[in-house]
Amino acid sequence: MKPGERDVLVVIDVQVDFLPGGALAVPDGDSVIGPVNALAARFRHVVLTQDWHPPGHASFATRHPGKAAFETVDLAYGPQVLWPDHCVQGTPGAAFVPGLAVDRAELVIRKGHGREVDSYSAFLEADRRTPTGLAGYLRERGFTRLVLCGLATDYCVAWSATDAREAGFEALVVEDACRAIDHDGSLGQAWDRMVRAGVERTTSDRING
Ligand code: VGL
Ligand code: ZN
Repeated sequence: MKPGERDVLVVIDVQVDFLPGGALAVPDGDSVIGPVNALAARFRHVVLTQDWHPPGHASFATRHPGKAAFETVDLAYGPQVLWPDHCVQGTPGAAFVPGLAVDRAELVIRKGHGREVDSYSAFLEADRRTPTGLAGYLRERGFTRLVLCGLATDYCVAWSATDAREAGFEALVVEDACRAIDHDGSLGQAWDRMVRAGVERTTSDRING
């Protein structure tokens, strides 16, 4: 595919806390940097997302006495997996990874900024009602096809890709430019949901080649 005027690369959450050594390290997460940079160089349009939680966010296990990270609790909007404190607004862990070559990015969508509601998706918060504004932005700019990459495949990439379909966009996920948390079979389930939603599973060589 030759990325054109209606295509946009969406780089999901390539942040320090999601890399090895970070607060919520995605195994092998640093391996996405090279492929993401190679993709970013090919696209005329690039947007970024940034997980951006206030201290004491509802998705943090530390907010729920007696609960541990990776357990699930029921919140007002439904089940929520609990995480170690991560991507706290303004902290070094919330920064984009050094070496990520995305200076050309035209937009950064910050998500999960409400204290009581998470947002894996770049489009809709976990209450499944509150929009981030990304769909309107993309429509107004005339983009029709999204190519997604980043971290983590089974959470923020997957939710963003299926919501992109829901919002009427074409969506491709570049598998080698993503890495997963893969907790309790979450990666397999995420691919099933994505494929059912009409997300295309692709690789960098098919886009860069
Ligand atoms: C993510 C868990 C919690 C992600 C963000 O970027 O996939 N996962 N917050
Ligand atoms: Zn988060």
